[in-house]
Amino acid sequence: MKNLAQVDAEINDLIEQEARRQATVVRLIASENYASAAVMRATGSCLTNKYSEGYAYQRYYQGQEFIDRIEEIAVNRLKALFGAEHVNVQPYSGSPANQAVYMAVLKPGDRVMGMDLSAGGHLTHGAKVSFSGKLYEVFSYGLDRKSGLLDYEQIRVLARQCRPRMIIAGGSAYPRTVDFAAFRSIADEVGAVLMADISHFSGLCLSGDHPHPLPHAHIVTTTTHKLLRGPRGGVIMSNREWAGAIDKAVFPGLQGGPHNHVTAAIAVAAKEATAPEYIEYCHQVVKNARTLAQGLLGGGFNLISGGTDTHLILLDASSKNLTGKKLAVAMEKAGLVANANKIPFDPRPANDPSGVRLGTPAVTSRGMKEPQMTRLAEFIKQIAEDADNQSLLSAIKKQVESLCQGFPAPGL
Ligand code: DSN
Repeated sequence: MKNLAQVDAEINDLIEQEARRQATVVRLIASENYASAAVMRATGSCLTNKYSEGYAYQRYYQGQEFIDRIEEIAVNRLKALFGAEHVNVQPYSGSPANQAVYMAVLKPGDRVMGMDLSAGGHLTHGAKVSFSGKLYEVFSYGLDRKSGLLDYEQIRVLARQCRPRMIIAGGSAYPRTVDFAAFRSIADEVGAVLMADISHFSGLCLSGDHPHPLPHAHIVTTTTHKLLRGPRGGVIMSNREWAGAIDKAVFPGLQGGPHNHVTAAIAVAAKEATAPEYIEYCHQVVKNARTLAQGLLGGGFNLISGGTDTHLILLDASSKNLTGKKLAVAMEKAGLVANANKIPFDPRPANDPSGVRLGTPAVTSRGMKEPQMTRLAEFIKQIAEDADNQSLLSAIKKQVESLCQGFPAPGL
């Protein structure tokens, strides 16, 4: 950081403060993680200087001898990792990846089914405020009110009624397993294309902690910076049938030059994900989430669906007479960082919803295990039961800092 400190002390200082924050708080945002130093080195490299419109060995600009090889390696590693016939590593992140799939499969006005935002779906799965809800006719499916689980028979009935061109499986705040085989059977019955968005739990599909979307889904999207611990990016995987349409939708359909520094870092992350330690890490992420969920249940919290199968927990803060925002703000004062989140059938608005979403990817990357999860659940209970007690929040923050010292954050 020496050069940066000389050129721009203000930004350098803010980056250093953010690094200290990431080291000294417990990060429980389910979509966040710690990228390795190797991933960050590739991201901050000279590859950011190069334009490369097109795909490897078919570019519109000269000077691609190294970039072509980097993109080829990234694509081949991801193909091997996920067993995909075709991979596009150029989407700038998850939302552009999903947008490219819409562009490849649908015409504006076509019918799409996706999980409702408040049930745990992503903005790009048909939310009214997103391009997906504005340009397409969306039929959202929700969860069973009693169990908090996906109800595949209800989804089938909706699909028979609306006959969508595409069905999206997966979400951003659903704590349970997604049954891709069941989705495929529904898609086949109505002649729909099945897209799986595994951004949140892609690593768990590699470790076997969650079913793999292939070969059930025709098209799979994922971000690369969540459980995969790569740079901020997006990837689209598909069978050969969709390869051409997807590549055209990404470039020139939606994007210009790919972010080559990110492509290189994706290749590094894909290599890191082949290590046995990565698979162990993914298993531990799930064990940690289960232990955290047990601790929270024992502490009197209501969890959506009663627990978790994955890295993610959605708690209903109203079980402690709080809003999600109030709890998330109090938690942050105590050094535990999560996000307020809508819960299924939430009577409250998105900017002050009833839930808090928690996830274990980042804490597990620090090496925390079950005993630490039990402690975190106890902290969250104490915070929720006395959320306005500033001296309690400060006292917990000190304990959190000391806990963090024992588990150094990787990559920083
Ligand atoms: N913002 C991400 C998340 O937190 O789940 C999804 O895009």
